[in-house]
Amino acid sequence: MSRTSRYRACPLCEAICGLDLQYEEGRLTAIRGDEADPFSHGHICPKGNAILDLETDPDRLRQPMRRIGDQWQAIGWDEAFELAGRRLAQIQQAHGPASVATYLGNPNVHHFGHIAYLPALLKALRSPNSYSASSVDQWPHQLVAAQMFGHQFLMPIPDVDRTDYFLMLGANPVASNGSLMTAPGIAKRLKALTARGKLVVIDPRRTDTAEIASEHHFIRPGSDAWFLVALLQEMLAQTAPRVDAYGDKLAGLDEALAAIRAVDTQAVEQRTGIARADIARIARDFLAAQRAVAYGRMGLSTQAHGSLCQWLLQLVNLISGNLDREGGALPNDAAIPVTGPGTSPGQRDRWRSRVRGLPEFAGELPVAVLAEEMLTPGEGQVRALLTCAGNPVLSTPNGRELARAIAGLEFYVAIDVYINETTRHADLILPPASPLTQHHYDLIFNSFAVRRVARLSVPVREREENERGDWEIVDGLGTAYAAASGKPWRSLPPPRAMIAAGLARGDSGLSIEDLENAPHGLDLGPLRPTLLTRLETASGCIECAPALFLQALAEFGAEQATSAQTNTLQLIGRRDIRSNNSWMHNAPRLVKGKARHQLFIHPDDARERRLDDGARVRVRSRIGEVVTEIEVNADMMPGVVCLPHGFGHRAADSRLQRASQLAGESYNDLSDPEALDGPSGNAALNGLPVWVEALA
Ligand SMILES: Nc1nc2c(c(=O)[nH]1)N[C@H]1C(S)=C(S)[C@@H](COP(=O)(O)OP(=O)(O)OC[C@H]3O[C@@H](n4cnc5c(=O)[nH]c(N)nc54)[C@H](O)[C@@H]3O)O[C@H]1N2
Ligand SMILES: Nc1nc2c(c(=O)[nH]1)N[C@H]1C(S)=C(S)[C@@H](COP(=O)(O)OP(=O)(O)OC[C@H]3O[C@@H](n4cnc5c(=O)[nH]c(N)nc54)[C@H](O)[C@@H]3O)O[C@H]1N2
Ligand code: SF4
Ligand SMILES: [Mo]
Repeated sequence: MSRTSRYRACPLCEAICGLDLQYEEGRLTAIRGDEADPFSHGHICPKGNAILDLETDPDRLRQPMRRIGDQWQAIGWDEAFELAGRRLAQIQQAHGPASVATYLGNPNVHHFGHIAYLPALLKALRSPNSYSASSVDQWPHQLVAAQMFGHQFLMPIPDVDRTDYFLMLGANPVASNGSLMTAPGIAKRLKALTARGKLVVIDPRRTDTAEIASEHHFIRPGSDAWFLVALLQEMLAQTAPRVDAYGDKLAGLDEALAAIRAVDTQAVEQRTGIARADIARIARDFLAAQRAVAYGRMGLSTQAHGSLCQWLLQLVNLISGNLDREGGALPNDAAIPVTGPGTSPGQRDRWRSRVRGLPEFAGELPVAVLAEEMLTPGEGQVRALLTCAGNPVLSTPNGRELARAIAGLEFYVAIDVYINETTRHADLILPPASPLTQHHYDLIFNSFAVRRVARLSVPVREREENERGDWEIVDGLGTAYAAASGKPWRSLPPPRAMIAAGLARGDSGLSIEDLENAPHGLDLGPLRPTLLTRLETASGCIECAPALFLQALAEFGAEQATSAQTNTLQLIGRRDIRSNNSWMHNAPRLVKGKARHQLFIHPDDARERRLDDGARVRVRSRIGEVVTEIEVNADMMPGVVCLPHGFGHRAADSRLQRASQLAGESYNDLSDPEALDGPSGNAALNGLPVWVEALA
């Protein structure tokens, strides 16, 4: 029997593990971690294996589908492109460019054929109603990088392999595999860290990461800015800012520190649940460590003070002398640059949303306004939608309302591989061929990796004659839209040529042939300090005190410590090693075994409500309610309950045979589109007030 190994980067999460795909007689039969990958060293998680399920999933679409009423019909590619191009152009001609909205979901970042080609299509559409999953995720990180360093992607990455003290807030990399910190096999890296130094986790739940940490502190959801201000105050009481290395490249430091000193943090323990003495000790340990780094992820950005938190974190790294320093936080100078000439630095407020008047960031509006832009009549109302690799009905605030809004549109075209909760409303679905048939290079994740690495993934099999690659679909749509609208359209070359051109823009000296000759990927060494020479602010300095954040801090400092509304609990999210946002619940390998959808609740909170483990409860927020089961769980902070997102695949809502059998409700049927991080407009999904009561 002929057995061959073919190698590729895993397209399912930010860890970008090297995979060893084993083919027998031309059939994919097994997937292993690629032992020869110099970055992932053979690491693989259950999702990597589940690619086997994705490849053979009978529900996966393989040709364009048109919906007539509730019937789906397969149609040809040319007809599909023509229909989509014509309808989008017609609607814009009748109602203006804003009448077509776009939403790009998470998997776009994992496919070169999406991320490198979609910008041209968005540019042709010229709609202010451009949305993505970024505004339910990492906008605060991008905004802070843009404001302080001059570019949204000039993002300092925690140097996990060389740090001695890692202060981690609102992240659970042992389950998520790391985020804005591409680090395959992160659990191993963190265990190595705790053997030589300390990992301190701040999280309202004792997570899988907290389990392996040196120290874990519960924190009240949404109160991290209090913790960080107090931490900075303690640091400043213990040492003068260690900023000599930044020379004359610092602007506004005194102003920022004065504003931070002025905040009254006497009530910090009451607000956060963490004792002042513990904060003082964390400050001391952080400063005493040879190399230290503070890092915060989803729990820190998708909350009411996301931007403030991310700014304060940068200042912790800065004044302790750990910004742009080995073992601290430093940006990756990747082989294909995502900063510098020809890239988008992350401007803000060039236009505003029509209904609520929220500012644009990086060319997009916050997705929390998408439903109201569809439902509110008037000039500029959204009447048509294009989604690519997104499931906003399950992923964005008040998903039920958004579903209602999408159902009422004049036209909706989705580039997607499934008929799910969102795409079931589409008039037309254009499914790309398997990513395994396409060239790929991780534009973004190589730039957020904890080492300098580069890897080209080449097709491991040919796409079928009647399939289209992701980039071919974007090109087909662009061509048809241009023909119908009379706008110009220039087709881009295939991915291999685009990747080669990207490499030529960088200064790594690598060519596409070098990458082709290294099927397991290349390790180019550890992170190195480049931030100071790459600053793109107008002043050429690190801007320590952007007006946006000073203002947010002043408003925040004036906030009264409110006692919680009667009987409410605070809802937070969670990820499981077997989940991938909303879209992999159809993979048998990932859904077998115990249920994972339950609402976690602390024993005291359960007792108070007379709830036994497994009880069915009604969970109610300002905007909606769901009915689900609880798991009484002592790993929760009292007063906090926890529900994973991405569930709620009702049979009637999708054509996903397996997922629709799965118990569990959608977190985002509860989340509130009014709850936002002020400066960025990012959704504050975590820390949501909810009522939990027994189902009568
Ligand atoms: N309450 C709550 N909500 C959250 C979060 C949370 O923690 N809590 N997390 C947020 C975060 S961080 C994110 S990133 C978002 C994700 O939000 P989304 O990106 O909107 O949702 P996904 O679940 O990633 O859906 C991916 C979609 O892409 C399709 N797809 C999969 N592979 C491909 C492909 O190769 N090509 C194409 N064209 N389509 C494909 C899937 O069928 C699915 O429709 O959710 C956010 N929502
Ligand atoms: N298995 C799996 N892996 C994934 C994904 C997935 O769905 N499943 N999604 C991928 C995506 S798109 C992303 S963006 C990343 C996210 O990567 P992470 O941010 O590492 O993942 P989360 O599990 O959302 O971790 C957020 C943590 O914040 C905590 N938290 C909630 N509210 C607060 C708060 O107010 N303060 C503090 N300090 N903590 C809080 C939660 O308890 C949780 O442990 O994961 C990626 N990897
Ligand atoms: S950790 Fe992420 S990249 Fe690695 S195998 Fe799992 S899903 Fe794929
Ligand atoms: Mo995300």
